[in-house]
Amino acid sequence: RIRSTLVALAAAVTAGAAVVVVPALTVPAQAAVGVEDEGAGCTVSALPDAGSLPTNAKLPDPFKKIDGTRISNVADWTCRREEIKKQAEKYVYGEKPPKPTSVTGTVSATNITVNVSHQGKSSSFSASVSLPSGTGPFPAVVVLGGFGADTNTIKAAGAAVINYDPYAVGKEGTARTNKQGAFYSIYGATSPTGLLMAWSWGVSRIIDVIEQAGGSILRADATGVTGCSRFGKGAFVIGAFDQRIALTMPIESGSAGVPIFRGIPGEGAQSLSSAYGEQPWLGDAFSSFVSAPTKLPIDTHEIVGMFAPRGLFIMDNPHIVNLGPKSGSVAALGGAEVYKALGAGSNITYWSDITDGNHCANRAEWTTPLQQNIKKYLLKTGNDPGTIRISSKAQGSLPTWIDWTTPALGAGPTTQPTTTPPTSDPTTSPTTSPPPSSG
Ligand code: MCU
Repeated sequence: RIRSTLVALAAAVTAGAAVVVVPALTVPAQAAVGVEDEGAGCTVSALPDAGSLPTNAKLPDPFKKIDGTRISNVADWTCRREEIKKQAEKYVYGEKPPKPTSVTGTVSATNITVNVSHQGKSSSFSASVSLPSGTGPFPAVVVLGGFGADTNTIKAAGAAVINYDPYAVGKEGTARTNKQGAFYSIYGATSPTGLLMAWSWGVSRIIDVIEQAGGSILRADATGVTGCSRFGKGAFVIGAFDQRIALTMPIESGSAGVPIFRGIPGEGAQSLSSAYGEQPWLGDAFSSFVSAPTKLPIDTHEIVGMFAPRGLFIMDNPHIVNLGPKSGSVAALGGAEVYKALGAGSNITYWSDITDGNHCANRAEWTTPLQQNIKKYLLKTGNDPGTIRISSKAQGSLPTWIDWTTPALGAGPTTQPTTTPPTSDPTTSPTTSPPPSSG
């Protein structure tokens, strides 16, 4: 039946059918999604301008549609997710344009080239490739700017490394009115889209080239992404906005990354105005929210939700308050509710229980879960259980942040991430430290 459905779909596509009706399918917990944006065909009603948004001090309900009704089955998630995506583009990151008219390039054992042209403009960039031992085709992990999960750890798990220079696609150090890089050569130096989304567009074009290359060296259906710090912010946005990415591993991303924008009062995280002003990472439209995040109709728990049911392994550092690790844990816990609703609770890991407080250090605690995640989502072997393992130094409390409950959307068996009490923090013991009152 599946085969005949696929044949029918292929025929409809070939015939240029305007509307392809996809029969309701049950989304397995490990769906290998083959398109950049599954909800591209959804109709999302016009979004209000920033000035007319209501205030909401709590984290918005991921399951409540813009029309005010709540979704109750899995089929509705695709278009609800598209609403979140459009809100994230309009208010937070700026728009990610769809695939340009022409994307060409090459994949070799050492390099990927990307050439893009669109409406009379063109640009190119390349990324070096490093293959693991063994016989390909290999899955690959895009590592941003050399700052992400350890490349030897990635290769030892069986995946290739694509060394991606985000600055080739969206430079830092420019004014918002003079943005530079391969993205802005096409869409203009005054494009309101921020660097994180430009970096996301660049990785999507790399995946286009891998798909077109036919898969003898790298597999197009098994791409991961990782980065630390500003490149952790990048990895998070890259993975959220391309559903072909099977595994995303942001590390210590800080403000403008994983932590909730609403922010835990008194935590000491980098302020939104500081992050917004430091580099044009976020879109220009975010200026309306740097001092009023409670006006945002979304928050980062819903960006986390955009990943479900795909693999997401968030690594955080509880020793640096500037990174907002409590606010990061709340984002992960809130987003994990979407995973649970889709029956994929074991596909998300949040891990801040680590001893070494050095920013972007290579940490022993993460080696095994990193390799298990790569095996599960990219090599499709092994079975990482999904773990919520929050340091006792930086625990946020989701119940204080939400006024909604999680529906069972009926996507299959409900799996839960395993919650592991922190063990490696020598300074505080979970049994003696009171729960953080503000978190
Ligand atoms: C955590 O990411 C950033 C942080 O937001 C910036 O304020 C700081 O300048 O740089 C961090 C980073 O990217 O470090 C490598």
